[in-house]
Amino acid sequence: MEPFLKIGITCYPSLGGSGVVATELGKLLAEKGHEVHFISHSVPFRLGSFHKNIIYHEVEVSDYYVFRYPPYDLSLATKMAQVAKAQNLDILHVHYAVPHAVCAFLAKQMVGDNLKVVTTLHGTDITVLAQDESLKDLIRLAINESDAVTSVSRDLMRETIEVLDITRDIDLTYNFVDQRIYYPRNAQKCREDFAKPDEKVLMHISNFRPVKRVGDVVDIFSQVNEKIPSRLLFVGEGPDLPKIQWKIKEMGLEDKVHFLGKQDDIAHVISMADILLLPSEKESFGLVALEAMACGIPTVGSIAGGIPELVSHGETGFLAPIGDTRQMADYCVSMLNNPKLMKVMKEACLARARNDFSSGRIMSQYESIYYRVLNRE
Ligand code: GMT
Repeated sequence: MEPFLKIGITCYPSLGGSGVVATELGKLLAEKGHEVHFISHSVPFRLGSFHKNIIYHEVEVSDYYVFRYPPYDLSLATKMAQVAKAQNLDILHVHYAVPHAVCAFLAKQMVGDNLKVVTTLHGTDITVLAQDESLKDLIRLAINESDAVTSVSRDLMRETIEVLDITRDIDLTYNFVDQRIYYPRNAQKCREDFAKPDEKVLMHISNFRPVKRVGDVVDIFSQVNEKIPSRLLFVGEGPDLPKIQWKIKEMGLEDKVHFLGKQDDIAHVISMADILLLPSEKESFGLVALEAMACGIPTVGSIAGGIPELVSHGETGFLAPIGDTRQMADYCVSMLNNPKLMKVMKEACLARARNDFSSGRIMSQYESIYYRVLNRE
């Protein structure tokens, strides 16, 4: 049996799929027996209560008066190095290239080559930030200097290589869900609070940023609702929310659309839906589509980024070109009119989530990468 490791993890603790994946991975590794040290400015929101083998190290930022912007990145790099030395860390696993991979690079300079750095690329760190000339060279350096780099989809890997002219190996490690949390829940009672028995439920969950094309969600819904009485449930918060509320009012759909805000128990919430809508412009993976899949809910969305690697067209959902809301609405209507197809799709969703994206499978892939960079294969 391989020895247990001491692993430092840094992620954005308070938002996004990358923070969720990093935290859930840390919890699983700790459960298995590894010692996990989260290094960040606050406790990761998915960490929950006490966990054996997990220690949280808070980064404190100097607010000395000469600084116009407090230098979080430098304090994080220093804290990483301090924790690595004091705890004798084997690995620093950082999620999201900016600034975390850069900070890990600096920490390694302070600690020495015994500390191995694994960087996981999540999406907008490459698809948005690496296109920015003010960050591009720094991101390339951090990627090239990491001991291993992983990408959450093949498409993101392709884009990383293309945009940054990367020649080193990148490992493909898809995101995962914990099947003990994500499984079909009985949400009938909650569903009845929003939808009448003859109404269908479409759902969209996101951070309401422009890349999510939330306007398309409303357009898809309105076309579906013309043919099949339905409700649209929005979950989450973000900058495009006011615009969407205005659009819904203008289209006279207020009685049919409900805003649930941020929710903790996503598995329960998703289980209220018949279909998840994900018509994003960019999506390196689309964790929410996997969360839905694990609850037996198919996705209708766009052919963008890594979505087609996750949602298999015709089996666990349907995909159309970005912006083609008519096609997406047509797919929804034909699914909702065909209970037999919905049943087959539900089974396919459960099987695919279990077989291809289980937490055990993906955690083992990360462990193999850790042992490989430590030359302990
Ligand atoms: O930029 C975002 O949308 C947030 C970002 C994050 O840090 O959570 O999401 C990215 O990482 C997720 C986890 O790997 C992926 O599921 C999302 O598809 C990806 N977002 C984009 O590519 C837009």
